[in-house]
Amino acid sequence: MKIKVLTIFPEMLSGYLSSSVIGRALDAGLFSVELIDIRPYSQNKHKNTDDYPFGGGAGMVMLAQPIVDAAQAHASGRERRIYLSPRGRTLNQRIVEELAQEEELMLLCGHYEGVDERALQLCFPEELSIGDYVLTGGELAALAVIDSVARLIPGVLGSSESSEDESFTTGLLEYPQYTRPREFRGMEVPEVLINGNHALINRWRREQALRITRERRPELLETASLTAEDLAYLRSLESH
Ligand code: 4GO
Repeated sequence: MKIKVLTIFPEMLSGYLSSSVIGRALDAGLFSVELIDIRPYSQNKHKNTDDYPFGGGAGMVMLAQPIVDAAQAHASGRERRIYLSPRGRTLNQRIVEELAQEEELMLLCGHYEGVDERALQLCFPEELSIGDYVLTGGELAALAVIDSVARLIPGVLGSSESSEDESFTTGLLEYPQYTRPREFRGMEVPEVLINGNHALINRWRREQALRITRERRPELLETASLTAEDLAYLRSLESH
């Protein structure tokens, strides 16, 4: 997977991308991210990338010209092109899985009041949102897309941090996790996790996931795939 990101603030992404799991995966060549600074593509004598909005109103609008030229200069013709915006489809794990199948992505990060609509019509027909709130720029949203997609690429997560049995893959919220020490501020780690009976541990974790999902996101139980044992456990909770 090759991801190109068009931005006027490449430094907003570089620190995150060179750190931790994503940094190691990029170093290992498991996928690539190319940060493309839009500003050098500006034909304006001051290399401006924005201007006042036609029709008036607050703030500035990003110019179509530098965005379209930057996109065209880096186009392979194969990439899925996405503008990060609160107007887009809301990202979820199903969409992340779909994006992870793509060979190439090109992400556009807007700033200020947004981007001249014509740049979107010409080059970025698809819009994605990471949730119903407004950011000062699309960079944080682009990072959320890159991070969530990258961790599905084989080898990005270590074998001990597999994405298979986690929330949104099982369709349930995650069970509680504990590490050392066994007692912290008078609070003990559940005994079942210490005994080392893996069948019991798996059943306990499954029940905790079911309990937490029922408490916090009961609607997820409608679509999770549940065994007869799961349903029996959920019924046992109804009397409480
Ligand atoms: C994306 C971009 C929110 C999202 C953004 C989101 N805010 N919810 N802000 O994914 C245009 C100018 C969009 C700033 C950008």
